[in-house]
Amino acid sequence: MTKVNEPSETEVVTVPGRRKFLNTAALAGLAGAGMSLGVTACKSESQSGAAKPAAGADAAPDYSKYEVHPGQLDEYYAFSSGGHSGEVRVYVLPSGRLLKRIPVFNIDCLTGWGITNESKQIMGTNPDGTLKYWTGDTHHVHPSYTDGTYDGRYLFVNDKIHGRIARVRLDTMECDQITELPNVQGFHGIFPDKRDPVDASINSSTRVFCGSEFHIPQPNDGRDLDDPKRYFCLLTCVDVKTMEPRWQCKVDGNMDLIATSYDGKLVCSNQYNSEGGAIFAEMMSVERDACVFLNVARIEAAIAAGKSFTIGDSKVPVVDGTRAANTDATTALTCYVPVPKNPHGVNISPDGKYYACSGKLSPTATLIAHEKVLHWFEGHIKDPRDAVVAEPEIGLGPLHSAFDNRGYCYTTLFLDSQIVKWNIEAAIKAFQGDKAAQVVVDRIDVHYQPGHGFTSMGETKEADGKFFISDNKFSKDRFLPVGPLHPENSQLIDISGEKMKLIHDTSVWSEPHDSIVVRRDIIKTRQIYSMDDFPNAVKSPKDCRVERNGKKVTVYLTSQAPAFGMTEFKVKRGDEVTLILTNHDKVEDLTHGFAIPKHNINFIVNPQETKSVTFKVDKPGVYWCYCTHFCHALHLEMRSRMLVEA
Ligand code: K7E
Ligand code: CUA
Ligand code: CA
Repeated sequence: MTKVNEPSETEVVTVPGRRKFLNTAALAGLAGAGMSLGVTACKSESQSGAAKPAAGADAAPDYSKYEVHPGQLDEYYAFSSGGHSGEVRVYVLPSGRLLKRIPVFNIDCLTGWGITNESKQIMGTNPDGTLKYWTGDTHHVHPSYTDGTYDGRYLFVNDKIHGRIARVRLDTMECDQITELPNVQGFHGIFPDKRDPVDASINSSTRVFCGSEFHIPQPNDGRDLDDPKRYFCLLTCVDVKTMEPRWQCKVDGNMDLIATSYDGKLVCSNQYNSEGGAIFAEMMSVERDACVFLNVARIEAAIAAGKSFTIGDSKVPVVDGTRAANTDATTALTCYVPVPKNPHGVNISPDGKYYACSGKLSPTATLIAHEKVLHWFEGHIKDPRDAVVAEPEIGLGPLHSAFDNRGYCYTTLFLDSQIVKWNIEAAIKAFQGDKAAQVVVDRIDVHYQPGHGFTSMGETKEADGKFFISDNKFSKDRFLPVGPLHPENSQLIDISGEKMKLIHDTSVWSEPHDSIVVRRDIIKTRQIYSMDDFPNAVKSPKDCRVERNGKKVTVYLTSQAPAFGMTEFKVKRGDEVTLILTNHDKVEDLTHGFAIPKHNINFIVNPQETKSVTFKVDKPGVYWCYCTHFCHALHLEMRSRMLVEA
């Protein structure tokens, strides 16, 4: 693989012409040894001296300008996926402080997620009460919208492994629903609608669109095992309120990322495997893949008219969105816009006009006009490719794009380890033949190999053009070493001026794929629960007791600093114990924990919250149940005894 030169001032404005499409040999290298070589080369280069200065900076920025001093609060929340940790993370900007990890698809013994009965019910259990899945892979978090901007109600996140969608309440920043999508594997891209296209009175997200990346036999019951040509993928529309799938659409190819239009009319997904290949060489065999657009109103009309089928045990109606079934544009449910080979990432500009689809294996971004796709659906333009209005060469390995409010797009270049800033209108002019159009206006080095990049409020019509985050896949020499696994590097870039300025490195634990930067005034959290939210609450310390029903025992318990409602409780060997704990403290942040040695019980109860656990007691003896969460000067004394009789 050719080594990429340090960008010079001339390269800032002219993309080297030699960077054409990567040839097949280079592509093979990219997917295997070549990519790791590229990474290694980068490392030795950076080890030979100090960390590279930011190419786009004229002088070192005044970092103090961005400092958040002790006692000050940050300007933005960033909600970040946690990758194969299965969680969602909340950090804040510009400081980069990590405030919270929200367990979603994973087990977390601080909060008791996956341990308490309530969380297990959300995660899903087998008939015997054990968790159905306790692994997850979160890639994309997106909050709910009202009229094109965040409404602070929910956020949605995917689980790529098991094909599940989770909803997180933003007032408590806790997961409250998880749904497994039928007939889906590799659920990757996710995006809520930005306004409801059918019922204008609701005027907010009522749907979340979920793309599946892995094509499978349908249903996946043992048929067509080794016949990948018969496998296919489904895009699923999930209802925000019920979290049930409303419908699914069969598409050609594999879906990667999802973007939704601001008018609620279209959903699109970039596809890197239109070949339907099962190995990577097959997935790179054609020169062009596609960005598929779904016409939401037409699909919902087709469903209403009963033009649907079902797959296997699923009752969810499915429509046929394949090319073969949608040759007449004026009735088509889908439109496949050809884009250069193996694109990654698709994002819509805050003015709602353009989708930027990144080239990945092509050094280009493809700009698709929303209006032109609508024109295709009306039969006004014949070739879907005519919806492409620009295809600027921007650098090697473009993955994801983000926007400011001044007409610029910022694309991550994985192979170049850079962010490139380019002008949308100039790119359109250049595509029309204007040789003087200045498309690329700035580049900045990031450290190293960026994946997603995102701007403050950039996925909304309120994009403010202040900050860009580059979530880099490799940090190498940027932090003190912590063993073989390095943290990732989330870099904060000031994009408010002409030149991008790198202003902060934040280490992040593997592995954020995507984040969303939300203005702090949008998020309104509650600090205390209401006891009435919990039907099983133990409403008074006087209600503390042990109730027996055969071998099933229920322990009713309260907590109030620095004591539990019972100093001891008795059960018998062989019992199945359900313990319900209500925290009676009303003071903000006065959380208690509850742990039982040798029984895998560990969870917290926040002020006025109730949680329960169910477990077997098999060994007679004394078990000190203790508070795990520092709550009071007498926190260590906050204990109770579980006495298990022989
Ligand atoms: Cu990592 Cu959005 Cu899953 Cu690109 S995806 S980097
Ligand atoms: Cu209660 Cu610590
Ligand atoms: Ca391909």
